[in-house]
Amino acid sequence: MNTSPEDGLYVAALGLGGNIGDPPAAMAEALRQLDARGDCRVAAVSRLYSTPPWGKTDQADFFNCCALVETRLDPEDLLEVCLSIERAMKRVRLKRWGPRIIDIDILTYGPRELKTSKLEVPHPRMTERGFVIKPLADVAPDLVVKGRMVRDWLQDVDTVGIKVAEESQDWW
Ligand code: A4P
Ligand code: MG
Repeated sequence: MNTSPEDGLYVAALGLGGNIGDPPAAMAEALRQLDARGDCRVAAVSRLYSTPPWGKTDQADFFNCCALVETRLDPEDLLEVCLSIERAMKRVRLKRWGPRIIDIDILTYGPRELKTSKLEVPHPRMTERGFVIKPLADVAPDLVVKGRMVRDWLQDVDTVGIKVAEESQDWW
């Protein structure tokens, strides 16, 4: 996979999750929408996981996955694309089948580090979260985040209750 900045092609890692409605269908649709764009290619998708809620724990279990996306979009534009996919899906679903929530986080963008009012990369809380690190280890165990490989972060992070919901990596 080409990650060199010379030709403007970067690999971004995305984290997707949701716990209302049919999150696997929403995440699959988001990945397919990204892949259909001329400036993005979904290069790898993790297994699908069911995960206990992190943070606010009095809510339903989540589904989570991670994906690697080759893209020519710069980080801010990639975020805008992800947010617009979220917004469109929430709008459509609110209207048709009741509330459905999907969240898409940009976890990493090549080796870049940046912090603006809209976007912080690497995602500031990603290395504390089993629901991020576990699926990310499926697709990028050797990726270095905050000075350590994902496979090493996985040794420290709490993965209690995280279950594989779909063993195949082409569930989407
Ligand atoms: N933003 C800044 N940096 C980023 C980035 N790297 N990627 C800004 C995406 N967005 C980024 O995001 C709100 C704004 O953050 C965006 O508009 C963008 O400008 P948000 O996702 O609505 O919420 P947040 O305030 O950023 O919080 P956080 O910590 O990202 O919340 P999450 O990750 O959405 O957490 N438990 C399980 N098991 N699985 C989950 O998926 N998710 C949450 C929500 C809580 N517990 C969970 C899960
Ligand atoms: Mg978020």
